[in-house]
Amino acid sequence: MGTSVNIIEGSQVWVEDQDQAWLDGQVLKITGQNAEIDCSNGKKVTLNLSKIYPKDMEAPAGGVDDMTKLSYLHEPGVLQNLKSRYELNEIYTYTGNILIAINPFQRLPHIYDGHMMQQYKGAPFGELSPHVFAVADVAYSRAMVNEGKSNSILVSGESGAGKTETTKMLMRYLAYLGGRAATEGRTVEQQVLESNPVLEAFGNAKTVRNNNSSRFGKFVEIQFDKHGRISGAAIRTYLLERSRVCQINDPERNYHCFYLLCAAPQEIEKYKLDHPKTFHYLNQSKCFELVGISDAHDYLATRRAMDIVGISAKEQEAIFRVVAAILHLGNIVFTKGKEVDSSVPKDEKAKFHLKTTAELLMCDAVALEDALCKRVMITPEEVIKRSLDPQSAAISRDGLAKTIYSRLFDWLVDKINNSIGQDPTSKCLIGVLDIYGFESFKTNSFEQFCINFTNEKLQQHFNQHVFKMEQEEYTKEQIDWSYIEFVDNQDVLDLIEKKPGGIIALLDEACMFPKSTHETFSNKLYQTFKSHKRFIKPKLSRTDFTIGHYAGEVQYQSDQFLDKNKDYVVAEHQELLGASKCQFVAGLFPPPPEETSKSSKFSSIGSRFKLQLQQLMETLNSTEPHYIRCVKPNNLLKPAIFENVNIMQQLRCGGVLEAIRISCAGYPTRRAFFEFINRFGLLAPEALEGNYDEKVACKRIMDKKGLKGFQIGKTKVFLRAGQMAELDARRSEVLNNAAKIIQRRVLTHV
Ligand code: AOV
Ligand code: MG
Repeated sequence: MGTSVNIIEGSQVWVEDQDQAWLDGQVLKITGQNAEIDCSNGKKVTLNLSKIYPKDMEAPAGGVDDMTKLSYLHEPGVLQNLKSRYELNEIYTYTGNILIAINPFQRLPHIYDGHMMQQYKGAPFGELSPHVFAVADVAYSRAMVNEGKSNSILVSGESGAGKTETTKMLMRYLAYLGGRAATEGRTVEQQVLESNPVLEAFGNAKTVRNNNSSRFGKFVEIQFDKHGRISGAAIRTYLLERSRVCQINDPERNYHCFYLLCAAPQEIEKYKLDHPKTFHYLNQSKCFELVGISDAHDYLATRRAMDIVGISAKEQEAIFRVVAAILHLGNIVFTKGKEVDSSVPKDEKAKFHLKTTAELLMCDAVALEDALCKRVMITPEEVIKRSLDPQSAAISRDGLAKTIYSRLFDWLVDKINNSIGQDPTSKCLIGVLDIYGFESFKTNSFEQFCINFTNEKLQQHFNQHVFKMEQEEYTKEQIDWSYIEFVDNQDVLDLIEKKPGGIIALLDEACMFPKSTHETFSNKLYQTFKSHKRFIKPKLSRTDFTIGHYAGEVQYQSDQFLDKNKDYVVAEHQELLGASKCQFVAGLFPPPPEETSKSSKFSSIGSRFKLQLQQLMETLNSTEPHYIRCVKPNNLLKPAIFENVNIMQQLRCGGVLEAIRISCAGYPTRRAFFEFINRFGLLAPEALEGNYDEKVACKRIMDKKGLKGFQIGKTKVFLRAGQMAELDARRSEVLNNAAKIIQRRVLTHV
């Protein structure tokens, strides 16, 4: 991105630094290709000129609200700009059409209130300070004007970056624009807004990265009628994290709803509840309460939200009864039974929980015990009941808990959709996507694999879009420019989803073959992708595999891939709950469809997710997208701490730097003719004599300085990367010389 020709002794520059990402300093001396730099923090470093970037000495102190206005569009310039804005609590900045939002980790006064909404309503984009409302406003006005073309707003960023909060602000603003006078009891927009607390109670949990982390992806489609009023909505969810129901790490929590229920005094007796620490599914972590949050209060708030979205009192009772049943289910501990390799509830306590679970689910206690501890085997000769050992029984129990919970969640989503209702006549849609960002942890399993697959898909969509927008700008200014290189991540996508032969396909094959283990699966991967550029077999592992994602390499542990990919409900569990006397519970377990062909027999989470993503991408491709990139400024979740290296990493993962790179491959700096002449006219005063033509004058200035490759558009000069810095360097030479001459004159006169 940078060029070194414009760096001279005395130049102010940026140098790369391990701890601070970028340090500013002054060049003391240049020897050959190396420069000695005196950094502002006192460090002295010597670096190759190619590692140094010029610093814009004329950048406004408070930053610019759109990164494309930066004279020097390079990494340190971007970082410095965001930092100086964040210090002033300006958390929003544009990069062209992309909105970057840095989590303030504090409630900033008035930035989302009614007055603000009023101001942004109908204001031309870019006229007011950058804001989520501005993005929603563009989407709304485009959707209204351009009937038939949907708009979507894609919110991304890592866990805790502020995606869900941003999404809620977008939805509130859209409800404000498309709402009716609040006279009727329950309006569609109210229902749309209140779906958030309901889904959060059942789909969010405290993690180490975020106290209110969404453990599912969400695409909300808001439908408008021809008067621009909200007339319906549809919510699609993706991949709820099932394992959390049975397994949590300290200091995280299970899904909020469990704690809400345990904190509700009116329910404790009814459901035989107790403190969360008495339940196995909750006490694997020592974290039970959240600072500043009252679970008892949130329980009531959730019930109220459920009322509004149209979940009846009876249904609510059944929902929380099932939630309580899951807690009791988790406490059914097993021990060895009389027969070999069999199991029974361990003690009186375990029996109590078994009985309570059966009561709450309204099924037979003996049948429940059987479903947990035995499996039916059908051989050609006979049907036999095989016992499970205590360990297998516990796995069976956890499997049941996960199945019930995920079906409960899906039921909620369906119910909300049915109750809000769809408007089949709507031609104006705005979709809002709040989906997990790229993840790379110490251990990465199937969930991370799916999440990162999602991000590869969205990244491809993003790159294509940025690329298209750039070209449109050039066309508008009648500039010809064909891209030489456009880095595409299609190769990673092929590696993952190609059919046949991609990782998901190989995983499905492994799952269908009874003798497979994660070792055989990994070996198959190693063989198949031996020479794939994006696939690496780590040296020190025999079952891990590494994928070179666009945002960096991630090493996956394959040991649970097969189990996590299998998507089936144990027949005994299906039978047990399908026969529940509670209509709600039985409804969660409808009879499975008759097997028609062999292919429908096997369904896998991976393939189903791939299909869901495909549908999402089709939807997105038919919309005009708007991007919001959320950034988490620090891992302490505290206000006013801006961690350079961390933020750079996120800008890289979120494709912001890639967007800038794409832009730099073209003509990253654009200046209106008059602006350009104001700044650089002094380089060629002769070009400005008499009645000059702005266009010609600009060209003359550039020619005189020997610059090549720039373009003159209809209203703007388009500069290649680094050319602005070069012109600035020439400009300061002229100014310095002028100053020296004046100085000399002053001296000779004394
Ligand atoms: P996420 O959705 O991106 O993470 P959230 O939207 O839940 O992150 O934000 C995390 C926390 O940051 C919130 O609970 C707020 O405390 C704070 N926060 C975020 N945005 C704002 C804002 N604009 N103003 C004030 N506080 C904010 V995850 O769902 O974990 O990927 O899975
Ligand atoms: Mg979230």
